[in-house]
Amino acid sequence: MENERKKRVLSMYQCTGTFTLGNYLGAIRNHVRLQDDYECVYALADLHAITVRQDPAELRKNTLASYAYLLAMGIDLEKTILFIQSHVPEHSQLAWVLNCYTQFGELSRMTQFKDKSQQHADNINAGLFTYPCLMAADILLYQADFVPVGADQKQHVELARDVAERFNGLYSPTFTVPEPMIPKHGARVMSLQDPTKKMSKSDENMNGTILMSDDPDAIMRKFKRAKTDSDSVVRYAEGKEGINNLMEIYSCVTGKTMEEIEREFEGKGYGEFKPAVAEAVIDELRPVQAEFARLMNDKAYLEQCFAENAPKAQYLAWKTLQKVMKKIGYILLK
Ligand code: AQP
Repeated sequence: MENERKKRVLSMYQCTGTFTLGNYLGAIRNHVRLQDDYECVYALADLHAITVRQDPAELRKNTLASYAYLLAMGIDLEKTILFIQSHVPEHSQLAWVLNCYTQFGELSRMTQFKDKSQQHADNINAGLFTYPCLMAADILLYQADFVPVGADQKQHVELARDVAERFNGLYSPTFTVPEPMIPKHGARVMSLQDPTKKMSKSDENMNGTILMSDDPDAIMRKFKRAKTDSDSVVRYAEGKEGINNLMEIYSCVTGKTMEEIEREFEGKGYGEFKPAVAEAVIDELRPVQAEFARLMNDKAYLEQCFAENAPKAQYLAWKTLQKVMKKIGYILLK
């Protein structure tokens, strides 16, 4: 008897060549765990990258580095397809189709468009406006059941759902209607300099952000300088956002509960706690950084991975696109 198909998860990553500790603990480490229970399709969103101006050499280098980081963080090509979006032309093709099934008003309401058009006021291009259609295409091409998202990206999955339902209703069931998947584990990691803001790679103050590429000295320095409070007691409590954030990070990395952490640092001040968090993070990142360095020295292997994974993704995408084109009334080549 044929095994029941595992549910499919789709996740795309920016190809900025770097990830933060927030990306890792809040998202990617969970995506690594999902590989055991789901059929995972993961990709680097290089088509999305050009909604803002990119330097060609940097984009190439960063895409390669992002791929290597994802492998180093635990994406396993024995279980998962990991590909580069521009290697699968079906994304652009379905995005055009979905442009024509998405309303101007729906796109106007996307908060990310409003934010990004303020940030890049000199380049408010059409791609910035319609990129949710490309994102819907990314998801719907793979008939994804689940899309792991942070709270800020839920709106995009909502749009993909609306467009899928609209298309299915106009023709007949074509797309799986995806569900947003909010991670069970995984913290929202906040900036070390302003614990009311999420840790972000585009923060002006990089002292608040731990990058996966930071060396042990930089990690130690950033944690030692982390904004805390004057209370000096390691305790998880309201009003102690800085300490709460450090405790969350420590808990995520060591697996210890908040109570265990409070006990471990009882009678010890922040002067001992902050370096302990830094040490734990340094230990967590060390093997990832070593594997990243190894992979970056083996470009031929990475290129082989791109070449093997693109056709696997394309096969799935092509099947969906054929269905879509047939339903719309396009003449398919025999
Ligand atoms: N600080 C965070 N804590 C927990 N999860 C986070 N994610 C991002 N920052 C945190 C999650 O990481 C996944 C991949 O995110 P992305 O590459 O789309 O980046 P982002 O959400 O736009 O945030 P970044 O990394 O800081 O980039 P910029 O600076 O461009 O905003 C997502 O699941 C996200 O929720």
